[in-house]
Amino acid sequence: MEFVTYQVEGRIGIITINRPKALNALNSKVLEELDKTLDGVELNTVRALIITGAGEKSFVAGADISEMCALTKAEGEAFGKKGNDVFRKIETFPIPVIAAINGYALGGGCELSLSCDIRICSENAIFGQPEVGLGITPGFGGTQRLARIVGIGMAKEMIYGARSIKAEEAYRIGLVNQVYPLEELMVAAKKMAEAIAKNAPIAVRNCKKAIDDGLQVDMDQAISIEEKLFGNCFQTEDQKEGMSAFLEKRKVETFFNK
Ligand code: DAK
Repeated sequence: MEFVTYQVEGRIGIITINRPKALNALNSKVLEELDKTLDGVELNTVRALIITGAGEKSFVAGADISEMCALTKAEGEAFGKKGNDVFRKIETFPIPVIAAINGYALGGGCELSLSCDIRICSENAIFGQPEVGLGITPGFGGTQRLARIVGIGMAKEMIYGARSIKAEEAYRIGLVNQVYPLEELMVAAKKMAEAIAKNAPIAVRNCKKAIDDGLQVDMDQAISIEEKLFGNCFQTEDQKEGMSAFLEKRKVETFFNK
């Protein structure tokens, strides 16, 4: 791969968008490689993913403006679909995905982070949806996901005004869960991923599905989704091991993922 690297550390997979000369901007090739990388994640062993950007300045500075500027309407739609398909794949990925945002997260970069389950960032991170200043709308889900995460008023203020915000404001409005000095960001991301990875993987996956699917429907349906996924855990060995360990006053050595 030219622009995306993937490494596995124990039970954690780390995807790095690696195009630092263009501040990791997303061109078609980056999107294709990201898609292929996700398809290659070994879900039997990897239990949490981290997505970050190469270098110390930028997570992802947006979709690639030089590639987009000459697109026709049809090509623009195709480019948008390519990005949306990958971001939806991340959003619905069976295991939790943490965005470790190490600098600029603008336009498509902010949207990439929004498709992840959890966002943490470095002190130099800057978030924004500057698209209206370029004559376009956010095209990779920004108009939809930002409002769901930070609320309608703040999303509209950021999007209509193309207003970028710094890490501390992102923290205040709930866009990120934590802010760290840059050098501590990946350590913290791995610690968070490890805390997830040590738990029963099927239960964690079911939680992700219950939260995400439940948010799309009314409360009666949402509770019913939760009931089914809760019930599903009782056919796993991990439920038997987790509860036996508690009753036998011992720690679970390892969950089996079955
Ligand atoms: N695209 C392409 N190249 C980029 C880029 C981007 N988004 N961001 C930065 N670069 C490149 C710069 O052109 C420069 O390249 P060289 O000139 O060295 O060849 C290099 O990265 C370093 O950037 P700067 O020299 O500008 O660095 P500075 O530190 O001075 O400034 C900056 C950093 C992040 C403030 C600045 O680079 C910047 O404003 N970048 C653009 C940020 C931006 O506007 N991002 C949003 C892009 S629009 C849709 C689908 C998708 C989308 C929309 C619609 N549909 C299908 C409907 C998504 C849209 C976007 O994401």
